[in-house]
Amino acid sequence: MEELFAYLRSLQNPQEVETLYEAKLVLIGEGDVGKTTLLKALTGKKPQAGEQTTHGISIDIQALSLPHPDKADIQLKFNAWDFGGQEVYRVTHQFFFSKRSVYLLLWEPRRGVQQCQVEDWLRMLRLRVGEAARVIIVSTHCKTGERIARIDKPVLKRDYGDMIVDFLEVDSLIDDLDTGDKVGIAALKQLIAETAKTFDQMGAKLNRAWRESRDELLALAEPRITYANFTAVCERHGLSAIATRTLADLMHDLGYIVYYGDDEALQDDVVLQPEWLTKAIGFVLEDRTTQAMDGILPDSRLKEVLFDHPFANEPRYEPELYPFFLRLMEKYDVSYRLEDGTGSLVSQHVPQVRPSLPWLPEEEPEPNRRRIAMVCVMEESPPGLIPWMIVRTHEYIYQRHENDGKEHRLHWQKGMFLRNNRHGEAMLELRDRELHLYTEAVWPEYFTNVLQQTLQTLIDYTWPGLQGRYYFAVPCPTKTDNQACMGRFEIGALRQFLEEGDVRYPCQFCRTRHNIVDLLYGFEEETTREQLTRIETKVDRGFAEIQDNLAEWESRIANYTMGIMRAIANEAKDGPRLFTLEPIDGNWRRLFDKRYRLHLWCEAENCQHRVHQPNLGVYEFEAPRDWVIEVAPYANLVSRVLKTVLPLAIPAANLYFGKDIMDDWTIQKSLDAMKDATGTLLKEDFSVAEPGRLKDSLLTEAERSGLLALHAFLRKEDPHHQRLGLKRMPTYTGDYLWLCEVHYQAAQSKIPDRIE
Ligand SMILES: Nc1nc2c(ncn2[C@@H]2O[C@H](COP(=O)(O)OP(=O)(O)OP(=O)(O)O)[C@@H](O)[C@H]2O)c(=O)[nH]1
Ligand SMILES: [Zn+2]
Ligand SMILES: [Zn+2]
Ligand SMILES: [Zn+2]
Repeated sequence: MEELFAYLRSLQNPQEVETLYEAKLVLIGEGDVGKTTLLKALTGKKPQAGEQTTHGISIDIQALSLPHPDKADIQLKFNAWDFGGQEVYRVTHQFFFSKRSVYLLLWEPRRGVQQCQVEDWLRMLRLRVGEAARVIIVSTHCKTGERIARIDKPVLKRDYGDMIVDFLEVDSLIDDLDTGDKVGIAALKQLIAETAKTFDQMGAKLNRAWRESRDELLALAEPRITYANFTAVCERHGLSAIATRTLADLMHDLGYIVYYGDDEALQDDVVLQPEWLTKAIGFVLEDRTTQAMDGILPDSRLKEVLFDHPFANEPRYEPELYPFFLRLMEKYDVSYRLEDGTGSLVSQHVPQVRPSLPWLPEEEPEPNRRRIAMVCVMEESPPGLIPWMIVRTHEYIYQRHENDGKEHRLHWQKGMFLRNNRHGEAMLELRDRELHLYTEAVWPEYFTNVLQQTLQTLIDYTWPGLQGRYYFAVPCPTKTDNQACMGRFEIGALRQFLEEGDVRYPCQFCRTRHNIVDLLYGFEEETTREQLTRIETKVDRGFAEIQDNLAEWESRIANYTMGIMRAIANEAKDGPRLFTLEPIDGNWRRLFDKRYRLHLWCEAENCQHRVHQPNLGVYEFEAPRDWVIEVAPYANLVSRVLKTVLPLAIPAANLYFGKDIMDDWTIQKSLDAMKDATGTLLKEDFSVAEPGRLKDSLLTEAERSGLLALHAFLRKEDPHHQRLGLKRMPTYTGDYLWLCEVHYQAAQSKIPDRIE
């Protein structure tokens, strides 16, 4: 809807309008099937025998122009993306699939449908783009060589329905005297035009401001700019924020730029020269030495890979771009930075064979630890799931010194072994269409949650086509001859059966009737409210009790903090969540209009602390009584949260900064005062009285207005967030943290400013 308004506003001046007839044309298929040659035949560029293999993606802006099938004098224009078909590209290429595109999926009859992986490509498209993708399946070489394979059209049609536009045959090297094109090309052109004319962007109106913004952006020399700079250009041409975003999305879909505005990690970058990015990634993926080194790519080798590469007629990239390129590789899940900051690890090239691991799921856990087993069951397993998961969990990667004197990282083509400093260990492994996840800890629920959310975020954002086609399950615990049973129980279903009064649930494989409560051990659904109350009670009884079982309580506290922070984020995303509030005269009792001090907190996990850089994160202001009353319910919740995290966070923060930035006693005192004072202002009691209404992701209405009032205040006081002293950092669990400068820098990957 907003997009529509933006669009209508842009049309105020009809005589300045240009009508858009453009789309992206994407050529996919295995290596050597004839994509580059076909594109040449389509664009009249003299196809030849012995075409060189394509590195990365070749992008040809306005490569093809075809007459509109129904409208005289109108040409449809296509930006062509020719994907290199080598196996190493399988994972990264899907990243560059987009909507509003005509896909040409090529295969070669001499090699066969199977060998050309036609179905795999269709599946990949459906996973990434969804059923709306439009594919023309083209077989090449139809006049040369012997045909050995036919394609089962009815079956493909049945399984992929409207995605498949039609099947065609071409020979890109043989002239067709009737049409003057190569054989089959004229028919293909017609089909491309027929397909593209139905796209919703066709005939869209662009006013001059949009057009000029687009042209100015495309003329820039930089391969990439920040979204802020992109916006600045559009603003100069009079585009609103919404219009700017619509333009960015449109340019992405039409194949001019790469921009992922919905992705927290990517939304700041606009890649203006996608070919630059895809080719550079291509050189890295094709590099033999990196493959031989199990994916390790030291910065000192970048010049060899990106500049002195062996490919003739391909661009060579200068070192000044490397730091930025490394950052993008990480954001696009191709690689992660090594801890010492001297290189990257390209996760596609980790070893084939599983290394020996500290423990295996088949073995019993250590006596003082518990293990949770969970399986993510998918209708199909998306290509790249494991390499991308390796990048996203790399902060937990387990490294081990081995006899050969080398550091070994415990990841392999099918899985990874992880260690989370204080919250246990985990083993993830892909077995067919199931991703198995085992965590082991004193209290493994937290690490399980972190990994499950990371996985879910990865799947939901990367493969929308998998929506509703995967679920999380408990594996059947029965073992026969040390073989685990294949039974799976969907967690959501078990919860429902339990709620409906069932006690046991039978496994269809081993036919054992399992106790549902036992199966759900580790997956109990305790709302963050219930967790908060439980922890409050514990903390109130004194820190000693927590100390007795520190490992468990650390994980419990981390778990509920993650839950409550997410619940808050669901209500309002554009401001920090933690703060303390106090009257400047220290007296909460007489609540008249008076001056208050608001102090923001850094949200670093297990190390929350007050912003302590001078002049940042503190606001002193006069506030009317009503404002305090409005904020009170949220402030009360925050004071309760802070009180429970502080016993662990204060020592951690003081240790982290190497000095006492917070005094336990003073802070506790001011928090108590804040909690009591705001508590008396509450109109409704929201302890755990109404569990139904206070379900997980939901704040009470009053808390929500309090949060919004807080953010409104910060926006008014500090519109450009200059005095916050906090920066927002997205997390792989799909949330984000507002971090102080020190924590923020520590969380960034170590990439040098210059690489020679
Ligand atoms: N006879 C004949 N040869 C073709 C046809 N299409 C491609 N070729 C030849 O097949 C070889 C591979 O063609 P390319 O166009 O490079 O294949 P590609 O799919 O782009 O390969 P990658 O870039 O490696 O993925 C070249 O030598 C072409 O000349 C065709 O329709 N008929
Ligand atoms: Zn090619
Ligand atoms: Zn069973
Ligand atoms: Zn911090």
